[in-house]
Amino acid sequence: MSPASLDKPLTLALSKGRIFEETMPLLAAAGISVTENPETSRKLILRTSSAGLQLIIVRASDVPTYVQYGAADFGIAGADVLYEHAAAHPGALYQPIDLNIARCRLCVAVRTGFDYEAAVRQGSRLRVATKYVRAAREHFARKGVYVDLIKLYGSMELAPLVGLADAIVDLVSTGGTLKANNLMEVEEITAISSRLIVNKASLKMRGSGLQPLIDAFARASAGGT
Ligand code: PRT
Ligand code: MG
Repeated sequence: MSPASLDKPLTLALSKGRIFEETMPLLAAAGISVTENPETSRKLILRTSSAGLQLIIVRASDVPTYVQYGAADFGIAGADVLYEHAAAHPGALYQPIDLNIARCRLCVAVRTGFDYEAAVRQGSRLRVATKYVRAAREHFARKGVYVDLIKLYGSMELAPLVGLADAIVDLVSTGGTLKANNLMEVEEITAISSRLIVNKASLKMRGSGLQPLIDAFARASAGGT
């Protein structure tokens, strides 16, 4: 038995759904497969084909927390989640690679028919519901628009429909959800993709195990072999 196999496995934190699914090809490029499916299994710790790597399945917005505190050595999280996390914990995470997965855009959207441009021109104070408070605050500050931000944890699309807010700041990929709820995109704030994040102490202490995986992810996400 090699000394490395006596170590506890490296732990990669992922959220289920699109990030898990889009990470599987990156792991495959590193020669690693995962047999259990988090959608059907209730397990939160998943073994992989490598004794040196296990996965933990957590909420998307919790991935940076697990990695920051070293409960996971590394993880994958959207730029949206990382930006909000960094508001309270600047520089806490090493973020070596944009993996270019789970791509979408952060947008301002309003009810169809609401004249957003006129409201902005007239200097109206807007009520904006969002999960992305930091990104929203900074966006409207740059535009010089006064906003009252209302923090929500999900289903932002509902807020303008029931009079909770004039606008929302939310992620959009196909636009289908906005359309189904009679909303329209009026501004793109930024493009979003997911990044690899690494615990700084793990990189120092377990670099020999981590670096080959980081390199394989970098090659795979750059479209290489
Ligand atoms: O669902 P949960 O509350 O647990 O957390 P989460 O929504 O943060 O997790 P998840 O798995 O849905 O998203 C993980 C990451 O995927 C996000 O942090 C983003 O970086 C990225 N991503 C990519 C998206 C989308 N595309 C996306 N379309 N995250 C969310 N959406 C949602 C969006 O909020 C909206 O409700 O999908 C809806 C819009 O989709 P379209 O295709 O109808 O436009
Ligand atoms: Mg979601």
